[in-house]
Amino acid sequence: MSTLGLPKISIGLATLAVVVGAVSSAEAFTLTTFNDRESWESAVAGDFNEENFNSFTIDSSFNGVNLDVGDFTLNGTGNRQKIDAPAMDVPAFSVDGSPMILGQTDSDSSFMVKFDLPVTAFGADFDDITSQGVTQLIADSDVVGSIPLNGRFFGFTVDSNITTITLNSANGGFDGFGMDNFVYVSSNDIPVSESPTRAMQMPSDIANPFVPVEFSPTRGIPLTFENIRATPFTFSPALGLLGVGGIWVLFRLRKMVGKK
Ligand SMILES: [Ca+2]
Ligand SMILES: [Ca+2]
Ligand SMILES: [Ca+2]
Repeated sequence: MSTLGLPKISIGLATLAVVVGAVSSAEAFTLTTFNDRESWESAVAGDFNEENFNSFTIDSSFNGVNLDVGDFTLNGTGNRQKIDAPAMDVPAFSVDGSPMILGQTDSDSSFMVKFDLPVTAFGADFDDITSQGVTQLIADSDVVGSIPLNGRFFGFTVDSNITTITLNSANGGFDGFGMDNFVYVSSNDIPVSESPTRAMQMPSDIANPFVPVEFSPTRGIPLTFENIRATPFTFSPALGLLGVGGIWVLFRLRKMVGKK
């Protein structure tokens, strides 16, 4: 097990930055890799999801197409990149004889796992990994590491949110392999594609800060213009002070400009 500290730029304040000016922050996140499943399971306190692909009864390609597998979608390019159901196309790559990913990495071949919800930990079993080329695992845009030769399990935990896992070749060399028994920990965040922006929430906050904002994470846009108009206005002392402060600043600015 090894631990890496990696720099990451936070874009969480992007919307706010437009309002208050240039705000940016850089934060480090800690990523820990595991070469055995027991240690990984212990690190996530036994609280994780699994996907073993055993519901696939026929070979199903994700080469150049999205293949939805419950909590995530697979998409690959190059050669192979399929869920291989028995009879196994390459028996030597079989992880445990059950349906699995038959993957390949080389200069033209790679594939991606895109999660519906961000994850904070991921792992999988492999067979014949890194036997010729060097297959590496990438979390979002950060290289987690090369998967050890013939490693049975490879996984990581991270104190950050990861949405995509990519497997590609670190050296351009060819590597074909089996991959099965995904394990992952979903964060408690709302879905990435349906996350309402701060801007969408603000009109309601301003109109009536004393009424809790209600929105469903499963709905795309929680508020419409009609919602905002229908919200009764209540005077906010805090916003009133902000408003008075803003007018005072404008007044001072005008005076300063007028002096020049
Ligand atoms: Ca399987
Ligand atoms: Ca097959
Ligand atoms: Ca191989």
